[in-house]
Amino acid sequence: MTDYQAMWEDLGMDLETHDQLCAVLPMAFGDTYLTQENRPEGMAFYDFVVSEIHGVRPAELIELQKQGGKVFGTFCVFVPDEVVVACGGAVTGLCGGSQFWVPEGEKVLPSGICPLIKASLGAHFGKTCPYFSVADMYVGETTCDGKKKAYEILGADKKTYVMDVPQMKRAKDIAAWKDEIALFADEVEAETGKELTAENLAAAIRTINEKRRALARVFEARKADPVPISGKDALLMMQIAFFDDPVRCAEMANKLADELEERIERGEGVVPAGTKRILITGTPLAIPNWKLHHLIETSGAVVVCEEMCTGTRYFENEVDEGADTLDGMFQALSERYMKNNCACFTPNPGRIEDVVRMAKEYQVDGVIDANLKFCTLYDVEKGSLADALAEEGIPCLGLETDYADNDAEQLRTRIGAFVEML
Ligand code: BJ8
Repeated sequence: MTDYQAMWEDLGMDLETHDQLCAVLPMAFGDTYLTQENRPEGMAFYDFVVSEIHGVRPAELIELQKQGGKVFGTFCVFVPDEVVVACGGAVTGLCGGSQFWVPEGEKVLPSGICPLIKASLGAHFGKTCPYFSVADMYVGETTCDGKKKAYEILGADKKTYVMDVPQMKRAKDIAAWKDEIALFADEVEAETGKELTAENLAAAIRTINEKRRALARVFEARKADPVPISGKDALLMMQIAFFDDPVRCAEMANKLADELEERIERGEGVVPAGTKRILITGTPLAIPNWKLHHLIETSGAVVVCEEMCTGTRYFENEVDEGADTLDGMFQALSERYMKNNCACFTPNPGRIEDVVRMAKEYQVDGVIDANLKFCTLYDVEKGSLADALAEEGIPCLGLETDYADNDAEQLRTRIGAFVEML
């Protein structure tokens, strides 16, 4: 394994605390992932990325910076990667998915806020995540109240640009998001020193669409019974997609999809046909948050779909490639991104329709609606989602959890009972 100590030191990281994190991650990964049987060979790439998670990709980003490129750290799937990629920049996801970062986050935030936000700020202020350290700037967004206010705290310490996400989906909101994308483009041009043109934006739109199509192919394969890949492995692919170079991401996902399609042809699955199939919906599962998938998949069921931002919301809906002016492309980008059914919108019937549709497409036996503690947006939608699923005769289990492990046994009991009755 390459030694990245000097790189981390150059990034100004807290090496001692970071070492503690590096000591626990491989153990967690080994117990959760490497104990699985009959994994697709294509997962070797993702296992390698995890084994060097704080090394190999940050090193590439530093190389890009040496060549004059800029790195934009983002927290939400609303930020249009296309604009950054068009200007020769790289986007890296920054959402924190580990309890390790939470106490540090609680030093600057109230404890009654969602763990994703606390972990993200904890990773920044504790200087224990190279992705935060390497980013030239952060890009936030006005989705939920917690994130909105957290960006003020982050912004006092590092350049943070905030995009104003509309809270409704009327025509005027789509027009407003288009204007926001145009303003963001000005910011990206200023930061990168590169002009955004119809040519480079069109090329970037094609690149990101290809990535979406590749990820979608893997999900398509999960509709088969027996399912050719575990939910844990598919989740890992998605989590890594937020960090990786988009071209390589598409290449590796396509390779994995090829293998899964061959498995389907042979009738080969990771679990026997007829294993209870679960769709999980709710708040995102940022790396290394594998807790629920692990509990479900060690309770006799298999996760076949995630209706969440670390799932279908990340790749569904392509950007229309028909426009040939910047203005037309901003419109196409706005239309695509505004199709995301995040619970920050009111009303938000699209998410419920999506869950019902996907429950059928992926032939699921039950839905688990998983909510991170203190996320009001998704918590409030629980009721209407449960009602809609009940009407369709689809069993649903609502869960609330955070990153700590102390509720694992209680969750296991509830999940086990749910799977049993399916
Ligand atoms: S588009 S889901 S990535 S906002 S879990 S921080 S909402 S309190 S993450 Fe999200 Fe964008 Fe929406 Fe997707 Fe707030 Fe809720 Fe925490 Fe959340």
